[in-house]
Amino acid sequence: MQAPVISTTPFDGQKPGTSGLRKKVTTFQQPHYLENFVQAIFDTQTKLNGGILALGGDGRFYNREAIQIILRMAAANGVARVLVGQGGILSTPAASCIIRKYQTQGGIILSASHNPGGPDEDFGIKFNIDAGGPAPESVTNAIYERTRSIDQYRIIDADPVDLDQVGESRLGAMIVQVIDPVADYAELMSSLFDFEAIQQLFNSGHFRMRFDAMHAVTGPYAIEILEHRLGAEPGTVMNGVPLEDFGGGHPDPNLAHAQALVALTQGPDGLDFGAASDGDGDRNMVLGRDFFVTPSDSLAVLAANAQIAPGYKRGIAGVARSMPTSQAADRVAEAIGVNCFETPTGWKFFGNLLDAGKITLCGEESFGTGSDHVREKDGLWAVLFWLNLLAVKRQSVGEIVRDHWRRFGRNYYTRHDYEGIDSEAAEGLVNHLRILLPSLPGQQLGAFKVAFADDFAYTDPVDGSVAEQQGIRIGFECGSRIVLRLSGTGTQGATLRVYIEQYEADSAGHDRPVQEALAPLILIARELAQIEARTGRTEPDVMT
Ligand code: VG1
Ligand code: CO
Repeated sequence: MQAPVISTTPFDGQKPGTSGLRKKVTTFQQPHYLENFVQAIFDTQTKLNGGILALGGDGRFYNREAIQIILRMAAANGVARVLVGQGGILSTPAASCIIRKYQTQGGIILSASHNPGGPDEDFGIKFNIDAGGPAPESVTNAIYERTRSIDQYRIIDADPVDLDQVGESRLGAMIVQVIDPVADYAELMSSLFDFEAIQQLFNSGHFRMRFDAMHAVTGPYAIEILEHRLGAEPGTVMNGVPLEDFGGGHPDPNLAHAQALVALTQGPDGLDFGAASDGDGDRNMVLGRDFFVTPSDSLAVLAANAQIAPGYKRGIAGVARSMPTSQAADRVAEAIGVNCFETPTGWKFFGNLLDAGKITLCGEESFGTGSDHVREKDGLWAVLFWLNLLAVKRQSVGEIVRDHWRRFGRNYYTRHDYEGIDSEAAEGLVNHLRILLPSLPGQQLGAFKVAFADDFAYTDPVDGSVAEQQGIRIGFECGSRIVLRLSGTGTQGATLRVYIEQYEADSAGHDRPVQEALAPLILIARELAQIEARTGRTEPDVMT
């Protein structure tokens, strides 16, 4: 076998967004498109030559084909060994676990996460560094720069590798090791949480739960851990078979897209606990009976109670949240005397803080929660943390969160998404706000007085790198906030995200419907940003 060099020309727009390069499947299927991006990884990440690469994806349409191409390119580019999940499957947190455990020089994860899958839907690819986390901007920028001048790639000629049998084979001079995608991850989870206590909870006969894998990657993980190891009754995991098109749904665990699960938790016969995860297994939604836990509150509750879980019994070093995430975790950090960091959107910004031991827990409002156990957000980890909490506290989900609000106050929170809007209109809206920013501080908007207004910039406290223009922040004197930014994960037009937060200290005011409590701020945001005039939209597509 030899490694032919194939001539190619650059494609426009191979710039990774919030989490990797995401495009329509049909874009990735163009000759040389995937190959160019993968060669740019090998050209810039030179440690992979002679090193080990982890490889897997969320099982969506085009996953297997892409894996075969990447394997043949890895062999041509001198990779010594590839650890690939059986069937081409690795959840995002499991891939991070594998990279760390086997000290690989990095990993390639194939996923468009919560975006729909199928021949006309989305595909994605991202590179994770040897610490296990998403590549920082210095690396993604280098990869992108390389794609702009690429003129050749290397790929060997070979038959497809059998991805379905665990074991080793050779591809040219490279070893392909097909691994059980679940085992290492399940072992890590059992080292962090009190599996005995959770088992007793399941055996008590007083606890009913469902986990909705949304026909995405977490099915096999959840069935092994919840049903086989923890003894939850068979059928606890719904939609547990991964499908290439996720059964036609949006594998996005939120109130809009996991409606069947939400319905099961409602009413007097509602489940005690409902949970769901997304396409690649890094997001989570947590529900109690008639109770939705916002991801921002979930991070705060876990931070306040971390010591109940064996893996965190020594306490936490600090917490971090993405800028649009509510400030609920800040209050916990203050109360327990640890630092709270505010980072731009995207998990890559937590990596340095975790590596430096500055934080133990971190989270995003977009249903992402995680810790220093891996370098990705981790859906099942969050669900197990909640189960551990429920098993120890013997309270309902709603009681735990209400107790939390009584102690720390409640941060009412919502996010409104306006999807598929015209890209130019979206840019215009953000530019309009940027021009408005300097005039806002001191202004009275309805009942709210503006304390600060800026376009969020972040200086990494570990390596000093700077990320600018990370979202418009308008902060009010009472602590309320309006945040606006454009999504960096979409594949069509632009998505405007509007985040609204308002703090309520008094427990007499903790039971209001969220959209009603936030209505005045929502109106201020719409007017300030001229949403209707600039986008033609009167209502958001999704509210979470
Ligand atoms: C969204 C979320 C962000 C998250 C990212 C990747 O990005 O807002 O918090 O880190 O998705 O999550 P954006 O740029 O569309 O707002 V995942 O589970 O899609 O990898
Ligand atoms: Co995801």
